[in-house]
Amino acid sequence: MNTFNLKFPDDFFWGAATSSHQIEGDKHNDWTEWEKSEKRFSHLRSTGLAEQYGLDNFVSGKACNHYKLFHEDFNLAKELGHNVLRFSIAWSRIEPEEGVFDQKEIDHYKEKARKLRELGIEPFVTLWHWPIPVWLRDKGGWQSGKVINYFSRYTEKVVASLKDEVQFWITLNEAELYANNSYLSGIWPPQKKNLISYLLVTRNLIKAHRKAFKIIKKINPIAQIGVATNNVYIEAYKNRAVNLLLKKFADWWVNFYFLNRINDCQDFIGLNYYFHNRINYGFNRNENAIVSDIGWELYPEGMYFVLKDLKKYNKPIYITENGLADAKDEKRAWYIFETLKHVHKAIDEGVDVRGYLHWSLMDNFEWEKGFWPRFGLVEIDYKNCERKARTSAYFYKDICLANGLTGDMINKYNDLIFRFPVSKILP
Ligand code: IFM
Repeated sequence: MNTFNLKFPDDFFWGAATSSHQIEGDKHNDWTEWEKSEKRFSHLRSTGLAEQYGLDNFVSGKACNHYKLFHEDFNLAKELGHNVLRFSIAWSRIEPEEGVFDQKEIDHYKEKARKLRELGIEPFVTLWHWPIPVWLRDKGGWQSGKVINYFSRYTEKVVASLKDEVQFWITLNEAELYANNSYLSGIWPPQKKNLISYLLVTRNLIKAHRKAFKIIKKINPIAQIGVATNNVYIEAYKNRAVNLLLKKFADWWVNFYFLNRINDCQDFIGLNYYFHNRINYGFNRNENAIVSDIGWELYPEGMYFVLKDLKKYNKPIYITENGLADAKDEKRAWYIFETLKHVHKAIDEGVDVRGYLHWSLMDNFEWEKGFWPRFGLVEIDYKNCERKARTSAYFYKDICLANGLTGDMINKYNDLIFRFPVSKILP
């Protein structure tokens, strides 16, 4: 008999996260235009990516057709034992033209939240998960000072309409990563590489969140509001002095700057954890012993350190994303198991973690990389949009239903869990 048992707190949220652009299909926004621009296509051709994956891989198109199939997807989440689901609202659907709001689209998202409630699944709703309406792009997007008022107006409209269905709001997804990728490293639209723009966008995102927080509270004082932040486990190798110094700086800017600036305007912290960055007289000196399909190091123990670092904010934490690209489903169960052991360890040491949302419910459009990375608990056949839960989704289901990790699960999924080294957090 295997007596292993890691119980999570009562009322813990278990589920998955999604975002509109990556799954809905048939959208029109700055990303869809960028995906189909000649500049983008010629880059894909010149780098050989078009030949390797096909141009269709890089165009979000109808994606998973989730816009039409959301009932099916939510029923599947229920069958998989989830009691929470994170989805995002497409600003470009709600406000296709400046100041013109589409009631039919608002009702669509209302219906999604209502359906989740009916299934006993708590909706976590993200107001902005990267793409923006084309009219806003043409006005300068997140670089323009006006965006703060535009975002406020959009927020007010959406929150007032969905206030009876939604209690948990995430204003911005990984704002700091967006500012970096769109305005500094220039890999995402509008592909700027400009330090001033980057800082300006960061500042506007902070202001937009702060204002949105106040608007939401006014509409619904008991709403719970936060951002989803992409925090990295930054490790100073062997605690060497230089490494510690670099770590201090990197932590300050990458992990805490944004949170510090909004701390009086957040009820909870939404944590997205994917990355480890070992510093050894330079950044990213990782061992990369185990990597995902897209080459990201899988470092589940980093979750523990990132959570411990967030304790100082004294707020509830929801893990709003964590996952991996793993088309063959070889590492997902191991990764979930190892990650959750470290979440549990952090909880044991007093960190107030209240939920874990795996990224993602289903395979989806992974931004500039397109469709080939497979992040889903559920596999999508893009030819006919058929859904099929992967084995790891059933492993995760057992965890959700048991509210923790048990010896029975280990016996049942032994082959999957012990395929890779496991840490010593065992009773
Ligand atoms: O797919 C993304 C998601 O949109 C935001 N967080 C990271 C995921 C994996 O890259």
